[in-house]
Amino acid sequence: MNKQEIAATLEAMADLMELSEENPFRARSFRAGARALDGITGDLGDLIAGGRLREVKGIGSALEEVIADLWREGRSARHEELKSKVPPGLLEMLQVQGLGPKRARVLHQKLGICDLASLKAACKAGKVAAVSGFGEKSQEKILAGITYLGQVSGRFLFSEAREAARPLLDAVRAAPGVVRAELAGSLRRRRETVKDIDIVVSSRQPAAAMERFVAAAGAGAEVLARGETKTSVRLPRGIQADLRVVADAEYPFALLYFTGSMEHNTAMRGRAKARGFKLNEYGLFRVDAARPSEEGEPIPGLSEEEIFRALGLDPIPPELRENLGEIDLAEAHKLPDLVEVKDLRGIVHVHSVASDGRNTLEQLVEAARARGLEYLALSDHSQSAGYAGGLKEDRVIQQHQEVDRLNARLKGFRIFKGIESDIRADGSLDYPPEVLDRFDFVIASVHSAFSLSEDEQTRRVLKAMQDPHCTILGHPTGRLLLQREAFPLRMEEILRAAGDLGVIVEINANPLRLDLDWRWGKFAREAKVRTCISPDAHSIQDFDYHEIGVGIARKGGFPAREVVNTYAAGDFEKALSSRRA
Ligand code: DGT
Ligand code: CA
Ligand code: ZN
Repeated sequence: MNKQEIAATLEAMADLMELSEENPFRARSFRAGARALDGITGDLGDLIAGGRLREVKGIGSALEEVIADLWREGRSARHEELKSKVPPGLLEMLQVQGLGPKRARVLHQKLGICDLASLKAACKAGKVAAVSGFGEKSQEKILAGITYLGQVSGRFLFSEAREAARPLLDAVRAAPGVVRAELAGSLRRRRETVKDIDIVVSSRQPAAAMERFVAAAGAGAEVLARGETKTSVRLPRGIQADLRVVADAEYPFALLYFTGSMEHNTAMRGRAKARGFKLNEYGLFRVDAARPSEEGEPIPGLSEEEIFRALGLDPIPPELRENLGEIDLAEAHKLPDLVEVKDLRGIVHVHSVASDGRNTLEQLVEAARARGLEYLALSDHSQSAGYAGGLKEDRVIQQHQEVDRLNARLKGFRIFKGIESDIRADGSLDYPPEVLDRFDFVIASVHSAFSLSEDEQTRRVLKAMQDPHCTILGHPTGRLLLQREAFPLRMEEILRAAGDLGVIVEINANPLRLDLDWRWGKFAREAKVRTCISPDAHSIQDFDYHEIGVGIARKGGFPAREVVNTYAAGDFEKALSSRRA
């Protein structure tokens, strides 16, 4: 297991301890251990080999043993023992939003509930509301949580799926006889969640590619199907991966087809037909009008781009292939010139140790410079965010002194003073105006009162945006993919207001958020809304989210000029200050 997987396993073990009424102190120590692991920047393998893991704060000798087992063997006897004590359905119940191990245990004891199905039935029968500490409202919430789970189950975060896909793709590319290989499907289209991993490869030795693919999936994987042209495996973390092997002449057609989306494919096929062609995963064929039922002549040697051109289209980037108007744009030569990773010049929405980040400002700056960036827009949490070490006024002043000192020293790099201000329940920002004046920019975000009605929530966010201090609207819907639904919000009103007021709407690039949703991209751009791609970084590792955010911005159709952190520092500063001026 790698570090993240071990941390997740420790959390799962803590859940199991709480479900099985072990000493609560022990569960807490496992959670602390998971957090401590997260904070380790060095090589975990070295620490383990050197017996120095217990020197890390939060990791004792018991934990050290478990971590070492997970690292070396991918399993731990302690974990197995815990699992054997708890009905598996009980663990599944924890996926329901707002249902933690303690409350799940109460329901188990009081009502004998031991899985999602019995939980749902008990909610419907009104039994959960009757348990002390629950009530009608909790029961409703649990039921909504179960419904949501049903909709998202079997899907995975883009980031997780891609991480799982990488070693498979690398192994296939290195197989003898392979000519080309690429990720396809929803991963290539950069959907925020995906059902499975699709890989297309062309090879002169299909069997060798299959072989390497299965080997790379590892001993813990299950081989679901193994055929001449397709092999499917289920990876240990549950995600399925499909490999399709074709001859190199068919490769562009197979890649186009398996990239999809299905709706895009159908539209492309229809277009081909209307122009006297037949398009499928094997080729593009010219149909003889006199003999339309026959296969026709394949057009040789086309690349994926040339298939689009042959159908009278500009090449459509995979991110846009959702049949949401991209084919018309491609025909009219009006596809947007999509933003790219190399366009980004600054990093926005960064938390430091001053609130809940893990790195100091100096470390953050160093990491940003190492990536060739020219500025960093710092935004720790505001004072109400007690849960995240939000800054009181005196600490704001202190931080600004530190920024001034650093800025005086830095050459060719600039730190912008910002804050991620909670939007309070009444829609006000989280400091008095004279403190807000001190910042170069303010990201206004909702972190509380998610259960307001759509009307109330919309008015609340609009009010925050109307404050001239509000520069950027942060993660507009508060969603956590596969975990927590977006809060209700009339997004059209919000985006129209953002366009009118000149409020930047962020694309939060944290893989759990990816919020603004790309589906609003077209509407936002038409409303003259500019965006910024922000990693919402809590450590320098999170800077990697930039690339994921760029994928979402591309899906939303954003060109670089509508993404403010592609601007040079001077123009970025103008974009931040234009509202107040
Ligand atoms: P996912 O896996 O749900 O995240 O989304 P996709 O798009 O990766 O869907 P998947 O894996 O079922 O299929 C991959 C691509 O293969 C899909 O985007 C389009 C193509 N495809 C699959 N089945 C069909 C089909 O019945 N008709 C057409 N036209 N294309 C299909
Ligand atoms: Ca797929
Ligand atoms: Zn936030």
